[in-house]
Amino acid sequence: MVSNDDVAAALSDLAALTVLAEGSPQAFRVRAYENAARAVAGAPGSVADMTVRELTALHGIGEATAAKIREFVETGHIAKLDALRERFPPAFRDLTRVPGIGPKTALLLREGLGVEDVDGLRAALERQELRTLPGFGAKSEEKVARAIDRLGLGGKERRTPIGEAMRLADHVVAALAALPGVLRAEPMGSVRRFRETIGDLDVIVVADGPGGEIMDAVAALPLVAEVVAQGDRKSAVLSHDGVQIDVRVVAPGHYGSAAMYFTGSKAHNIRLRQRALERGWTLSEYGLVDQETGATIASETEEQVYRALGMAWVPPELREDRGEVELAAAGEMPPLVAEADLRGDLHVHTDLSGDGREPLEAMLAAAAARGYEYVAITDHGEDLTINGASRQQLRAQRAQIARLQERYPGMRILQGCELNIAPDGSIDYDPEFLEELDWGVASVHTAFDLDQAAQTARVITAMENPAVDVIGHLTGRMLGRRPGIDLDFEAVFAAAERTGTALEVNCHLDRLDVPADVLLRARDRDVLFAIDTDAHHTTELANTGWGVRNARRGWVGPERVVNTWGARRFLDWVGATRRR
Ligand code: DGT
Ligand code: CA
Ligand code: CA
Ligand code: ZN
Repeated sequence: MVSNDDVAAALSDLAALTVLAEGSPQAFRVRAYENAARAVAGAPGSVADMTVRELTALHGIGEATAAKIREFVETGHIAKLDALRERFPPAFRDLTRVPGIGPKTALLLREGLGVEDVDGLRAALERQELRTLPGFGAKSEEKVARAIDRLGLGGKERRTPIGEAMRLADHVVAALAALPGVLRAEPMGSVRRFRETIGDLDVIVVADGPGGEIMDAVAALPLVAEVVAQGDRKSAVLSHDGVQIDVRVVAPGHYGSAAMYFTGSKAHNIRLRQRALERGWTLSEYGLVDQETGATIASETEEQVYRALGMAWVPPELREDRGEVELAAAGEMPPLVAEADLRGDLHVHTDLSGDGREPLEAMLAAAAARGYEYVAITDHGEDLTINGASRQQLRAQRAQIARLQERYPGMRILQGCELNIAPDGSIDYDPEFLEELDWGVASVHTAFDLDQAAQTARVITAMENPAVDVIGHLTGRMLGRRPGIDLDFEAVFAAAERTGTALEVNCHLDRLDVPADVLLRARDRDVLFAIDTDAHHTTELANTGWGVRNARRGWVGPERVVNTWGARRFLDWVGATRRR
């Protein structure tokens, strides 16, 4: 049975591959497939049961695409998609992850230099061949080489950004959970620990009895491009994007120990096995077992296994052997921020921003529906020329907010602005105008290549500006696509402590910025954070979970997150920092 998810995934893939075939993401056909994928994902019933006519009645699906959907439902294939997949294998598609290499350039690399993957590109760089292509020179050669190194895009060490991995994990888990005989399916490994890139996707399937039939069904899933290895309890398959998926079937009675084993990390598991051995037990995916009697001491839930080992349950984001084992054993696990702690969102766009998608009323209604006690509307400032709001527009918005405030007595609406940090650290507007605002997010959107001293001075200058309350997406990175700016983080932390400026933890899955490893370095400092969605659409207000999990990976507790504070405390703090 083909699910809506399967159809949507095939259409998304068709869109992504058509970008390559047509050399442009703006191509008409690309838009058509993207719209159709969205329509299918949001369709009220199963599209597999719909005729071409019923399909075209859905908004966003045309005649030609409807025919392709029928072809997929009836045969499990779309001939055009198969042909494109053959023409552009995953390794070739990886080329377009390199900053500066779009679909046109990738095709040029293939035609001009025979480059088929990132390793081939690296070899061509070493031979200094890129400069022979139109539009390339020694400088751009150097830039591409640096990007490949910093993004870790090389062949064997190829890792998938968490955003893509999460979308795949959701799809895989839903498909597996729907198979006959499956009680539940869950992502494990680095995805469950929420690493920002993943090597392969590990999934456990909970089922009674042998898994042979389940594994046959796994091999036949539409999302599976190739079976690497198949057994009764353990299989490895490849997705169409070339991501390996390891599937294990486990019995319900072993769920806890299996989840612990496959969640890892290896380093965390090694420490747990040592603790087991010290007690005369062994720990494996099948449970905690007494070496002498062979009796199982714990295996059904993670809590039981940890408890038997004399430990509190350890949140998956922390399972990296960075001190969590000792703390859990001593009963001293520090509190970690949780989604339910958040009482407001302090980085929200409306359609006043060029890239915002919905009006103020809609964004506020959605924020209120989440039960927020406060929200900051932060459209782009005037310096972002394609995107920003003029002074008049912001003043008009201010009046509109004052009117709407009456509608939401329980939610304080702040008028803020996302200010743009220029290379010299200056921001939009002038000090008098900025004083009219209630809240200031300042972020870097340009000049990503300055050296460390310049970037650090730039950000610190912005922090020292009294109109700036929080620095938005600190490094400006886009996971798997653009490395972050080069910063002296110790100096940034010191400035954050000194000025009281908070650092944003941006919830967008492609950003997760401040990165978790940087948060970790601020673990024992008095740096304040704000976990914000940077929503450009009402649905994005629900992205808080990603930012929270990233913050947890960085050991951030609720006390250091300003938007977990009650309205009174938060507003007092804002008042005090803006007066400094
Ligand atoms: P990745 O895939 O590189 O992003 O990282 P993980 O952590 O998902 O690693 P992976 O896929 O190799 O294995 C998943 C988990 O399974 C891992 O975190 C711990 C467990 N595991 C796998 N192989 C071994 C092994 O040989 N020894 C031990 N102790 N644990 C293993
Ligand atoms: Ca893995
Ligand atoms: Ca694995
Ligand atoms: Zn923003």
